[in-house]
Amino acid sequence: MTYPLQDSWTFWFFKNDRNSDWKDNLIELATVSTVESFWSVFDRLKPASGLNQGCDYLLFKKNIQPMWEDQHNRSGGRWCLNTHRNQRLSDLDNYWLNTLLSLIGDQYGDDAYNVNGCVVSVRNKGDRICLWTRDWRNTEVTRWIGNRFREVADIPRSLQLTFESHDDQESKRGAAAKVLFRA
Ligand code: M7G
Repeated sequence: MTYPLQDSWTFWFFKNDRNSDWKDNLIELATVSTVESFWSVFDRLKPASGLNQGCDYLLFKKNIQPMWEDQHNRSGGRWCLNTHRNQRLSDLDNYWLNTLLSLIGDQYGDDAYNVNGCVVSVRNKGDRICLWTRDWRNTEVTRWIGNRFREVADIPRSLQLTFESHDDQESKRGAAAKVLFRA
């Protein structure tokens, strides 16, 4: 028995190679369209907590490139959960799996069209899981997605979620982007 997913999703890996352009470090891994193929890819990947510093896993809708430049991301932004380094072994993999399952399991109802993908980033300064949305200018929808993200990824209230636009991030390059919303 195969269970088709509502959308097809592509797994990507970002390798941290400072000698290459950011885009050239993005590696497309596999596209999944059924529950079974999701697990067969997920099970073959090492856990996010085992990634080298500076690397990411990404899961995006099949037709969306996981970068600001894709037209589906142009007006978008990201809801971010920042975790402390000492949560890497205890919590990161759980939040990441919950986030992945919320996407492939179509947990954003009528606003699923507004959710483009998600990224887990392993960083020295603290790890991060972000949910990328399509258009942040509908503030009601953006806030709803943030609250829903907390709910479906089972993120406790003690951890804040912050939202920033890709535009702002792109123009600030390295400096902290403005927090537009909190959840
Ligand atoms: P990050 O990985 O979001 O943050 O972006 P962190 O590594 O500081 O935790 C780091 C840098 O990667 C950015 O400042 C950009 O130079 C580059 N970068 C990140 N993203 C998501 C993009 C993107 O979508 N397009 C391009 N061209 N560069 C990006």
